[in-house]
Amino acid sequence: QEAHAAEMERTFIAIKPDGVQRGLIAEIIARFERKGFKLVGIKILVPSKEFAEKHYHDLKERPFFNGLCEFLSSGPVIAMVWEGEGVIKYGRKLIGATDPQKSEPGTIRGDLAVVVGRNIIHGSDGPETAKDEINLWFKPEELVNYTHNAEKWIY
Ligand code: FUP
Repeated sequence: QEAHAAEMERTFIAIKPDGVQRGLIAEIIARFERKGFKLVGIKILVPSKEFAEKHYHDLKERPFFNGLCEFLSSGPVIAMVWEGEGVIKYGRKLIGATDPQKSEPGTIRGDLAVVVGRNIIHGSDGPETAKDEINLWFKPEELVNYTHNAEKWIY
C-alpha cells in the first residue's frame, strides 16, 4: 500500500491571479478533491516576473509571452500538487481547453472563464512538464505523503 502510494502520479496545478481575485479557490480545489485526487502540496505566493518566465519558458517565442508572465506575477497564485491515477491527463480534462471559448461546459475554464488571457488555472501538460513544474515550485519537504480516509474506496 505504501509502495503503491509512493508511485502515484503527480501534477502541478496553479490557480492564477484572476482565479484567486475572483474567489474561485475553493470551487477549483473542490473539483479536484471530489474527483478523488489527493492534495499533497499547497501554498500561496506572488511569483516574480523572472519566476513566471521560468515557469512559461517553453512559450518564450510566443507574442503573448511577456503579457502572460506579467499577468502570472500580478498577484497571489495558489500553487498545488495533486496526486492520483491519471491525474496529469485527467487534470487537464477537468481544466478544459486553453481558450475558455472552446472549453466544454462542465470544465473549470468552460464554466468559470471567458477569455484565453484570463483562463484562471494552469495544469501540467505531460509527465515531463509535471516533474519540472513540481520541482520549480516546490521543495521536496513541502510535499506530504499521507493516506486519506476515502482512498480505500476510490481505488
Ligand atoms: P495551457 O496548457 O492550456 O495553459 O495552454 P498553453 O501552455 O498553450 O498556454 C499557456 C497560457 O498562455 C494560457 F493559459 C493562456 C496563455 N495564452 C494566451 O494568452 N494566448 C494564446 O493564444 C495561448 C495561450
